[in-house]
Amino acid sequence: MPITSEWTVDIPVVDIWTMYFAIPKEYPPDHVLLTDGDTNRSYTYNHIKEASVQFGKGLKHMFDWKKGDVLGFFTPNCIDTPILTYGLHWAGGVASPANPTYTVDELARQLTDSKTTALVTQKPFLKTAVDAAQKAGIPLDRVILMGDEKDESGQHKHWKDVTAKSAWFQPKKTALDPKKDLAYLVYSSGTTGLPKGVMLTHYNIVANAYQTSRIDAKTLNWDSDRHLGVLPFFHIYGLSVSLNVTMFTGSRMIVLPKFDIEKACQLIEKHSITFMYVPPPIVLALGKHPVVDKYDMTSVRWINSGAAPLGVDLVEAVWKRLSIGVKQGYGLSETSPVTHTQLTEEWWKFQGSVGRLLPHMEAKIVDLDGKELPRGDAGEILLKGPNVFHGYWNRPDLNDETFTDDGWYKTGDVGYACKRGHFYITDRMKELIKYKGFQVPPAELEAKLLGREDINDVCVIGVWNNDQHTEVPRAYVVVRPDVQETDELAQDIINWLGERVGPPKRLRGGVRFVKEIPKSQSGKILRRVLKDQVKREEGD
Ligand code: 4UW
Repeated sequence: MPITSEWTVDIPVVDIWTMYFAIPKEYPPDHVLLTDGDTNRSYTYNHIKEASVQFGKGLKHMFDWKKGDVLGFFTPNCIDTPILTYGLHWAGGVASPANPTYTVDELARQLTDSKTTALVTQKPFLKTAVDAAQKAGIPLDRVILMGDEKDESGQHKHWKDVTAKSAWFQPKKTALDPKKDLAYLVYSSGTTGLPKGVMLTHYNIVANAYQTSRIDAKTLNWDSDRHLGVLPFFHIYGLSVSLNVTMFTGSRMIVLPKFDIEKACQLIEKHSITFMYVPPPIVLALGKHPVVDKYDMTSVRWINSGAAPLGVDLVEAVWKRLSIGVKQGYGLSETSPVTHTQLTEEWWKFQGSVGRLLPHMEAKIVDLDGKELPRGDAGEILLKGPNVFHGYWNRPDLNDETFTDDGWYKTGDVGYACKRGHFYITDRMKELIKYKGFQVPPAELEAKLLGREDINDVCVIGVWNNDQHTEVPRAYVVVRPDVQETDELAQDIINWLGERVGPPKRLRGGVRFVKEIPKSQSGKILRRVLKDQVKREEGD
């Protein structure tokens, strides 16, 4: 029998803009929702609403924006992002965010694959954005700036200049079918291969906002709760979870463009932060970094960790040091993203658990043959729910490996559920490596490394780094027979790849030379064999 959620919630069938701006909120319209942690620049609910409509109208007026047109985002966290995203949704567009540490090639690949028609960036990222836009055939007057700096050359519009200037052309909001029309195209490597566009509809995101509101929002007050926006808006955890909780509950978000432990602590003290959504390496910093002792953390009531495994010892370290409970959640890009969460008041009871199923979610734990396992046995986690995506962009060929015949989404994660419905993630079957919560698809690194003439074969796996509390990518390399396996060559390979990929994908786990890569009869790399070998050798 599938495991079903014990909670329900009414989910309206509306688009995202309507959810936030047409359905009444508990907090007043002049309430400040977003504050820039560096400059203190702030936006109220009303401003976000009006500016989003202005931007949406501008997209239609200046770029003839059509339903389904994709707008790329290539920027670190900025309080302008929600305005532009909701304005884009108002105009019927789809947002496709990319990590601003991407190289030109990484960005161009996403822009091309997603058929992005315009790109938003900030001044320090303009050169990479322009080079990638050119590669992807996006006209330069469609590279739009946001943030505080404008472009002196006059080549690129600032988003504030994207407005419907003429009085006679004042377009209307685009009518959307929330269950069919896409809101986000985020990139995930899924269970195998290169990153693919995850098609998330408006209803997927709206459902997840309501599903999570049933849990976390219950504990929040619009006038006293504040959280730190450290999760990147270019990743689904920040884009959906952090923004939803702010828009939904009115908890003001203090937005940080980039995580820095001292800056984060200063802001926690200054703004009396009460809760935070973070990945495990930030829990590590809060539990162990000496700088934390300099600041007053007593305002923080709870922390939610997700996106990668979190050790129970870290949860204890944070509790001992700061008396703050760390609860866990679990989710995937493909599920908008949250599927499980612990209740804030339960973090200490079921340590190591990622919590229970959100309202309207169902799960099955199956063995390698897809046979359902008894409660308590570990196997692959399959999911169903209103937040589960419908497939990968332009990749119907992947539907069979992504969904079962009866519509269960195969997560590629291994775990079990206890009798009371608390889930524990124990392993990952899929190829994915998670560096500090960021996706690193090994196939992408392997394809690049095979471009070197001295490498005959390669396999990249994630190995655990306890000091940083994260997996790091390591390459197992078979060199050409006439090439010497030296430390210099290993370092050269690390440096060479480092110049071609963004920081999360660097080979921080090093290079190991091997005579052959374990493969199945059909030639598929057997990563598990290498991973088990590392576990045996390094006790990972
Ligand atoms: N423990 C172990 C976990 C965990 C985990 C995720 O980049 P994606 O596609 O998506 C995410 C989403 C993270 C997230 C969403 C909502 C939420 O509430 C929360 O915690 C509060 C986190 O990271 O990567 C998905 C993959 O990340 C791993 C797992 O392998 C999953 O398939 N993962 N959360 N708590 N592993």
